[in-house]
Amino acid sequence: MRVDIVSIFPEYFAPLDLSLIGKARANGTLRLAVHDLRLWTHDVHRTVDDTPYGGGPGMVMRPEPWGAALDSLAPDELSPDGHTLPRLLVPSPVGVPFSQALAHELAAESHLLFACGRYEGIDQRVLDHAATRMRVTEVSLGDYVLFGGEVAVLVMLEAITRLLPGVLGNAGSLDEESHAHGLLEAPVYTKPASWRGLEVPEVLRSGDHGRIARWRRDESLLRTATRRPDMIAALPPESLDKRDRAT
Ligand code: 6GU
Repeated sequence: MRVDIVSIFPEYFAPLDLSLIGKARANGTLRLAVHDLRLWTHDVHRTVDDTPYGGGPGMVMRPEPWGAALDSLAPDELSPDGHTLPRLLVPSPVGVPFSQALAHELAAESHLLFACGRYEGIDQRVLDHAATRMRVTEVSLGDYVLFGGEVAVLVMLEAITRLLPGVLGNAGSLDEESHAHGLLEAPVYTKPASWRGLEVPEVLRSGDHGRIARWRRDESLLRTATRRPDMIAALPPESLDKRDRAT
């Protein structure tokens, strides 16, 4: 997968050299490039913002540098390798909620382009113009406000990269994790069996795989019902079986 990121703070993305994302970059699974928006400014002050029309607090990102950046990174002309236009993602508190389902959808794309806004946001015409020639999605991490899109891109890129083929050693861990089936995962334990007077639940040491699966399912349902009743309400009724209803 190819990923381009445009930001006025490219230094935010230094951690993308580390750990499993760094490894995915090193082995070519993830072809990532970070671009400084100010490359596409032409005045001596390399201005990227201005005061909002209509008044109000803060500054708005001017459209010209963004227009030039998107023209450069998403050219209309087909390249010799027959590339398609990237999917443009704009982190913003007014976006659609990011989710594991959206992470899966984005992991199936061949080229993502993240446009990180700062201040009060990017001039709306940048998104409207981009939408005339490529798919544009404003995405929010949740109901709170960040200074800008940079940290949100780190979060989204981590969720997406770990879904790319070959990135996780054990693909089974994708199938069993929280949110894979609309439920939170059960608690996990490792050695020692007894620690500071606290015991690992007996069932997990029983070797009885049927009982273990039943216990994990019960704990998963209990956790989800307590912490995320919204997720229980959203479950398709057929995903609960008779033995679930009994608990
Ligand atoms: Cl994706 N961006 C910004 N700037 N603020 C946010 C957000 C994103 N998600 C929640 N708050």
